[in-house]
Amino acid sequence: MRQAGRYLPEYRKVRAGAGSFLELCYNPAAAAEITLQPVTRFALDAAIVFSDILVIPDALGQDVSFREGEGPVLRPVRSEVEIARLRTDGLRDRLQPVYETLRRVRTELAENVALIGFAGAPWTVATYMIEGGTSREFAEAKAWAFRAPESFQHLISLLEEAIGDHLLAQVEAGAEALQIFDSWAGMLPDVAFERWCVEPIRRIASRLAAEAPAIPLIVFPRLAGTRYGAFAEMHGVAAISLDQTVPCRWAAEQLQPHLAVQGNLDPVFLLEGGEAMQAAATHILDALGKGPFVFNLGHGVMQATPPDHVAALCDIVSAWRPHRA
Ligand code: 1CP
Repeated sequence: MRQAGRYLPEYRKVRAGAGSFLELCYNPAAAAEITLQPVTRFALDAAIVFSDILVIPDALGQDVSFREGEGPVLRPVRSEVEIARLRTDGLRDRLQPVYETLRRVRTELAENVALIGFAGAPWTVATYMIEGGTSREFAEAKAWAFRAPESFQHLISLLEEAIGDHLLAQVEAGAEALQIFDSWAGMLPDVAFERWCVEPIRRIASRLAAEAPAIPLIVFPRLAGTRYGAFAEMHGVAAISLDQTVPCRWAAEQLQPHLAVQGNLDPVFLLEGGEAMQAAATHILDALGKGPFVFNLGHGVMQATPPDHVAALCDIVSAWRPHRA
């Protein structure tokens, strides 16, 4: 989840002096500083590198920009011809600044704080590339996948390779765990979920298991509901990240016997703080804290979140102890 970002005044300060959002992502000194900001301020066990899932389409040569208050804007890719124009060679060279950020962070991070690298999943990255930004209905991306699955597969296959390369390069640069964000997995209907969410992630996970076997992989198929189960026994997947709609008791019974789970406080509890947050966090800890578990949010920190609430949540989590039977 996003740890840095606009809720932190020290982030806003670096952001204000750095030009565009993508320039910030490709500025290793600034990106390393932002990555370290939350771990400097709070007692966190891990840092996630400051970057974005949309560096992949940018490195593939698609026009990508981030507009203030509007989010990402991309020149849409909607045909085989436009897929053929994407530049797949030299991707690692264009993403060197991200790897340089990881190298810098690793040298400055305390040894007991893990450094997480990440990428978007093929389906989620494809939705931004096809829709040209964020979406509510995902009609363009879904219509292409349903109407012409063979040509849609070309884009997905190209992304699988680019994302796999990018994740492995992050490991070489010092990432000690990896997370794949499939933020829009839940938008796929049943008949399409296996092909466009599960299978691409399975192929990336098995490549990572072969080429970087010591690095745990966390998968986040957001809003996938009971379909989270598809990842429980997947080769090469060490942990699953739960959005806030997943019932903790279901996850404890169905997922946790197979792999570690991460999650899943609703970010609005963190925004609100106080007793409501304490009760919600304790509910999650009581349900999942006895098995392999990483406490996290169900999605990113909201912009208006008071930093004091994050500090209070860290205290709640570290003070928690399992009840004796
Ligand atoms: O200053 C700003 O306005 C920047 C806001 C911001 C930040 C801090 C964006 C724009 N990206 C990021 C960084 C980011 N994004 C990280 C780094 C970790 C950190 O900051 O602590 C990570 C892991 C992401 C991942 C990401 N980017 C996802 C997957 C997770 C999720 O939120 O579901 C997605 C979908 C994006 C795309 C993106 N980046 C930014 C925006 C506004 C969007 C679009 C979101 C949407 O479609 O609603």
